[in-house]
Amino acid sequence: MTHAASVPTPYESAAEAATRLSELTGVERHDIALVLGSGWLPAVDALGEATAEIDTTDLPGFSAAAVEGHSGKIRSIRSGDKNLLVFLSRTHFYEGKGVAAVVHPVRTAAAAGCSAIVLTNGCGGLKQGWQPGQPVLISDHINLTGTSPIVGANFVDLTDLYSPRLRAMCKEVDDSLDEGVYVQFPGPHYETPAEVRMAGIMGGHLVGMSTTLEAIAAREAGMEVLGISLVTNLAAGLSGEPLNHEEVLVAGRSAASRMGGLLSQVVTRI
Ligand code: 8IG
Repeated sequence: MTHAASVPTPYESAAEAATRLSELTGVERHDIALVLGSGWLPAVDALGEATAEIDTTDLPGFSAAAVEGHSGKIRSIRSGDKNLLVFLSRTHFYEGKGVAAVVHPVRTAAAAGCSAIVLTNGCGGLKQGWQPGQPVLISDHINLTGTSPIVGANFVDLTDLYSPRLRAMCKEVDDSLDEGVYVQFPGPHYETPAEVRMAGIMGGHLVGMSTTLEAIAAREAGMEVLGISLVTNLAAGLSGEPLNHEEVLVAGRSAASRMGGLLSQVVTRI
């Protein structure tokens, strides 16, 4: 007689990862999760001293990081009376590991106790006047991946997905922050100039390759979501120059102190 090994659901896998996380970090529960996107790594030091740092691959369900500027580490940081769970990298949809792998950190954070998540990314900007190195609050999104992290008849409401409360809090910290609609393309290629024009006609202001699937999974899990994009480049066709990954890293380094200050002040208020 054959005996099928039972495969854990994504939610069970996240719960296992959260248990292992608390064992490895010695931190029983985390309060706020942060996912650092392209260009955001230099901002992490402003959040405080790490209580523990582990490799993502030490937790069940995580795979190794693949992009320069993304390190496959998770930091537990004590900030005031809060335990922050900081993912220094993410799995991108374009890696082809499946949507469940993309949102596994989000579900792990929820299982670890986090009631809010800050999703950051580096992206192309469409709005007139935006400059590389400028952080922008995500007000809403358009998901062009053609998929969802949710399977089955679970009709999750995405009204106000990007928390108005948390966005207002960011503006209290920095009233010069602008907002925009983030459009997730599947990648890994950048958009053509025609696709950038399409994104603008659709109502988009930011183009990137992450965040929307994670935000959906976070909302499904009942977390409050804050999305912040770092405009690292003007979207294709807008600057007259080709896009390259180096400008992403440069934008992150030059904006690190502003972004670090913003993140650290916001997490203390959440
Ligand atoms: I950094 O211009 C970064 N990531 N799709 N387009 C897309 N992703 C990006 C871009 C961009 N810049």
